[in-house]
Amino acid sequence: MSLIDEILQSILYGKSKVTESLILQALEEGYQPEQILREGMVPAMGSMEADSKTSQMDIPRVLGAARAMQKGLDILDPRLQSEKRLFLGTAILGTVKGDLHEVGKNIVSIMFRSVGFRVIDLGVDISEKQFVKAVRDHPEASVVCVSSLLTTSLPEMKKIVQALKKFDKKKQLFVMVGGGSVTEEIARQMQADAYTENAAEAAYLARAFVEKKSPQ
Ligand code: B12
Repeated sequence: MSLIDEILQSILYGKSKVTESLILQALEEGYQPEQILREGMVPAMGSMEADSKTSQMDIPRVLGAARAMQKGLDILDPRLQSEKRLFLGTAILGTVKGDLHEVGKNIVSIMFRSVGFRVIDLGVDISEKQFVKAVRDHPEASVVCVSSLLTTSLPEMKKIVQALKKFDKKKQLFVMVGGGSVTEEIARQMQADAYTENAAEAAYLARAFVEKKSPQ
């Protein structure tokens, strides 16, 4: 098995210490950070998402894999930045007020970081005022991701989307919604700019939005 495959497997099995040492070994052996990310880590997240949807992976394993991915990214992050790879801009992310679910949001954060966004993670239980304040404090942000797992917190999500739209008069922001309680139809009714079922698609869609806005 190649070192890259071993990294992928260590993430899937949530062995974060092994992930860390394999990544350090790969770097020592001359693998480029971008290659480790693209060929080992991103496919691990993709496979984890697919397995969790078909119930082949339970929540503790999802948590373990996300933790291993996070540890790996922490090692690669400074090296990726010094490689001057394409920086896509800033994304703001949070789970809506009244909702404490954070696993999906954290995976969205990881995927956004892995495609080249800087992520400002507001955490969980975030109100419309806090989202708007974050956007005001970070005028460089181009994407906002709002997560919700509870159907009872959907009205709050709608308020947040509307408040962001009202604030963003020049229509510079791409407001994305997602999480277990959201569907394409609900997202459309809220007038969000986009919905995706999983984190990887969300990151690719956000990247496409940014690249279309300012083509290289
Ligand atoms: C773990 C969990 C918890 C944990 C949360 C721990 C934590 N730190 O996050 C704890 C135990 C705290 C918890 C509490 C509760 N929970 Co809970 N929980 C779950 C559970 C089992 C898993 C959620 C999860 O992490 N999924 C894994 C992640 C990876 O998936 P995900 O979040 O959907 O995210 C993916 C996508 O949706 C997407 N995505 C996520 N966010 C975003 C954002 C954007 C912008 C985009 C584009 C995409 C995107 O990307 C992610 C990766 O692909 C679900 C059931 C289930 N199997 O889903 C119930 C579930 C969500 N909980 C539920 C409930 C009812 C509760 C409680 C009310 C229970 C209670 N009576 O106390 C409380 C609410 C607490 C609160 N105020 O938030 C219900 C919700 C029902 C509903 N429709 O409203 C569920 C569905 C269980 C059920 N079947 O009844 N819960």
